[in-house]
Amino acid sequence: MNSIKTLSLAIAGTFLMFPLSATAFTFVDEINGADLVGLEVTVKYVDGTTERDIWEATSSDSGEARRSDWFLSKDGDTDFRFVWTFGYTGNGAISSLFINALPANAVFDSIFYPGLTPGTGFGTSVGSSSGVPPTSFTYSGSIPNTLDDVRTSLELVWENGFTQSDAPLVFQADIDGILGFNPDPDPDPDPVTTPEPTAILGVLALLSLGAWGVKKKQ
Ligand SMILES: [Ca+2]
Ligand SMILES: [Ca+2]
Repeated sequence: MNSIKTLSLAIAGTFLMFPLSATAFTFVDEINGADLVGLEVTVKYVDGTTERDIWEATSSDSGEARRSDWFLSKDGDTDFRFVWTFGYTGNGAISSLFINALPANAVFDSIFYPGLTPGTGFGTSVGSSSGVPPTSFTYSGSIPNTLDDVRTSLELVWENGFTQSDAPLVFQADIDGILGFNPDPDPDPDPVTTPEPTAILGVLALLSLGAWGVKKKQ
């Protein structure tokens, strides 16, 4: 009996492991700012508080995450030559910006050359063209069957803080899409309200009365 149970567990384990080890994801290098819906952006302040926002499309090829005091936006194509913009107008100082690409079915492509993971094409390190550059940046997180270029998140850190007097940061970071990959389509779903049975009965009763009333007028 034990051997049968062991065999069953082994078979079950094989099937559980099979999808991860055998899945070859398909990547697409040419996506744009409107393709990043669901991207999670978290700002951490020097005082330890955090604010998170979820990416939304703002046009057919652009998108952003925006709270009252900050925004992260991306216009147009996400080819490695294109850039992101991060702006801040609030009080206090920001210590880090964390971007989780996976909820958008996307990954960062952190290495310029060679292309490495098939389909991802060229990637890039983080480079800034204006504004206050981060003191450091970190790519982290990986998914099965990809190489060292593919990372699921990016964090920018400012040791001395990023403040409202700093010009918006314009920076470069390549991001690619994963076709047919949806790890968690709604990580924070809204609660579903189920009508009370008595309320349903009440509605049915009103409908009956309404139908009766219509009949009576005829
Ligand atoms: Ca690549
Ligand atoms: Ca790429």
